[in-house]
Amino acid sequence: MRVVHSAEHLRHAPGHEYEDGKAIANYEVPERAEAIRRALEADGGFTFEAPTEHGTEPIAAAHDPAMLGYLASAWGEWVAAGETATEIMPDTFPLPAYHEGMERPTGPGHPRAQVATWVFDASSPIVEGTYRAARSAVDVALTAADLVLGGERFAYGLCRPPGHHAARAMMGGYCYFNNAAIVAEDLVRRTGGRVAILDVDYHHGNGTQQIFYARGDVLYVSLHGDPARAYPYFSGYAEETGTGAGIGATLNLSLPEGCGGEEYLTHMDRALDAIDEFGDAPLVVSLGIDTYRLDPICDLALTTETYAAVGRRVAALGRPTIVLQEGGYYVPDLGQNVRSWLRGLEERGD
Ligand code: SP5
Ligand code: ZN
Repeated sequence: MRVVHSAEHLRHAPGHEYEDGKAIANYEVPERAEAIRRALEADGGFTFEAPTEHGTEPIAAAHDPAMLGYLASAWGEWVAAGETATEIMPDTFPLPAYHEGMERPTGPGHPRAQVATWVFDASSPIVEGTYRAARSAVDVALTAADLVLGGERFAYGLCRPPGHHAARAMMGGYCYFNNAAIVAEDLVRRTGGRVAILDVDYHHGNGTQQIFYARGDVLYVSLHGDPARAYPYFSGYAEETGTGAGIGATLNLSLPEGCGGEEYLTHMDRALDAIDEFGDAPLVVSLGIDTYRLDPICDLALTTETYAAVGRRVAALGRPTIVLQEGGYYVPDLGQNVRSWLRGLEERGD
C-alpha cells in the first residue's frame, strides 16, 4: 500500500492541555506519527511518498475562509501583540449567553479573544508551526486521495495533526483543518458523485458531521464512545441523523465503556451495512486508534487483532478507500495497531 507522509508535522508540538484544573502534557505528540511511520517502514509492504502542494482552495471549500485566515496569521499576530507564551490557548469563552440580548462587538479583538472565537476547547494549542503542519496534513490527505483517483484501490495518509473535530468554522480536539472532510468535499467536486465517510476514532467526529449535516451526497457514519460519558459530549447521539437534504445521511453508533472486539464488530457491521446501502461511492476512513485497550484517555478494550479484523471487513465493501490518520495515544503500540489495520485492509493477515 502507498503511504503519504511528511516530516512537516514535526512543526506542531503542542506542550500542554487542560485536564481537571491542571495543565498536563498534551497527548497529541509528534512521536505518534513517527511511531506509525517506523512500524510501516519496518513492515516492508508499504511504500512512502511525499505530499504534493494543493493550495488553500480545497480547505476554503470545507471551512470558513476566515478560519483559514485566522490560523494562517494567528502566530504572527500573537507575537506582534507582545505576547511571549509559546502556546496560544483560549481562557475566556464567548458563549452565546455572553451577548444574550446585546450586540456582539465586531472587529478583530485581542489575540486572546480571537483564539476563543475559533477554538472550542483547552486541548488544542496553536504554536508557531501549527499552521504549516496543519497545511501539510491536508496535503497528505489530498495526495492520498489523488492516488485513489489515479486507480489505487487503497491509500493511507499519515495525517498529523488530526482533523475530525474541526467544524466548518471551529477548531479543537487537537484538530485544526478537517483532513477527512476536505478530502470528501474535494472528491465530490472532482467526481460529481457521492462519498462515504467511516469514522472509527473513539471520539465522535463532530466537525465532520457538522460540515456535511445538511448534505445527502456525503454519508457520515461514526462509531464512538457514548457522548453521554465521552468527549466531545455535545454530539454523537443516535438521534442526530441529518437535516434537510441530509436526513438519513448521518449515522451515530455509541459504544459502551469497556467494549471489546466481539461486541465492537457487531456495531461495525451495522456501520458497514449503512455504507453498503449508500451505494457505490469511494470511502474515506477516519482512522482513530484511541479505541485501543491501553489508550490513556479512552475506555474501550480493542486489541491489535481487532484492528486487522476491522480492516478486512472494510476491504470486503469493495470500495476505493482513502484511510486518514486521526487519534490514538498509546504510542508504544500505535504503530503496530495501524499496521495491523492496514494489513487487514490489504488482506495480508495481521
Ligand atoms: C483526534 C482526537 O482523538 N481528539 C481527542 C481530543 C480529546 N481531548 C480531551 C479529552 C478529555 C478526556 N479526558 C478523559 C480523562 C480520562 N482520565
Ligand atoms: Zn479520538
